[in-house]
Amino acid sequence: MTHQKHFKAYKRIVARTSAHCTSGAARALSETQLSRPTLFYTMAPYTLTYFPVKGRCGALKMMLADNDQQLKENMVSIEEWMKGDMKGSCLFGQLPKFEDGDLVLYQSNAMLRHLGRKHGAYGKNDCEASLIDMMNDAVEDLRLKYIKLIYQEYETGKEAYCKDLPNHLKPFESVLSKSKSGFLVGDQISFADYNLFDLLLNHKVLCSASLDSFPTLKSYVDKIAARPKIKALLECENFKKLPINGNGKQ
Ligand code: 6SG
Repeated sequence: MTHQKHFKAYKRIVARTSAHCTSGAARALSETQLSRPTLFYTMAPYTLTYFPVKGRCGALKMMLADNDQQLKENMVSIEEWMKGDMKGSCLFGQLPKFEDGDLVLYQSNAMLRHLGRKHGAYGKNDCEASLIDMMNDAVEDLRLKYIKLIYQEYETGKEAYCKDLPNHLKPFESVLSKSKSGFLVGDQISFADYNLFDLLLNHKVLCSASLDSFPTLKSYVDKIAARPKIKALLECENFKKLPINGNGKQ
């Protein structure tokens, strides 16, 4: 499917603001806030502006859901984006854009770090933070390979990609097999875990056997997927209906 056609199929959810799937507790809070407008406005939610895909924002949504945080989503259709005005207004000419009050962020990994810092998912000291950065950079390296495959060489490169994938997963398996907590660094989940988890889910779709020779990675994915708020997000219709990528390939 072409970009254009694919995005037409998602017209229903395009160019409107949709509420992020939240846990019961967060929903209850939101209802209270709505009946008390002053409190609502002093507790502005985070806002994400992005295309109607999971793309580079799956991990961010998981971290927010896991921390009972609400997210206001502005979905931008390809038609809207192609007009060019919005591209011109974005610092690097790309989405996602994330707003936390007056703070405006571009770059998905900067968003993960920001939320990691705010929600206790960036280690308990500087050394842990540096190790988390290292692991997240490794996740980014693999994500870039994945994106290149999806958008540039899906038809010709998928087989070789899946064959080579174990070489890229091995370091993560190795780190996790030495971890006492079951997380990449320290004894708590970090933004790098959400990011790796999200990318591993994509790879399970791409190459169904990708985790077969990695028992630790497999149980890591199962364990994170079973965290109640992550589970709720993964089962939420608004989240489920978003395609992984913008060109319909997965
Ligand atoms: C692509 O690459 O969907 N942003 C993308 N594309 C639009 O005009 N380093 C940063 C970060 O981590 C990378 C940002 C990211 O935040 S998202 C962007 O803004 C552009 O450049 C992934 C995605 N791509 C496919 C896609 C379909 C519709 C809009 C984007 C291809 C590009 C524009 C039309 C067709 Fe498209």
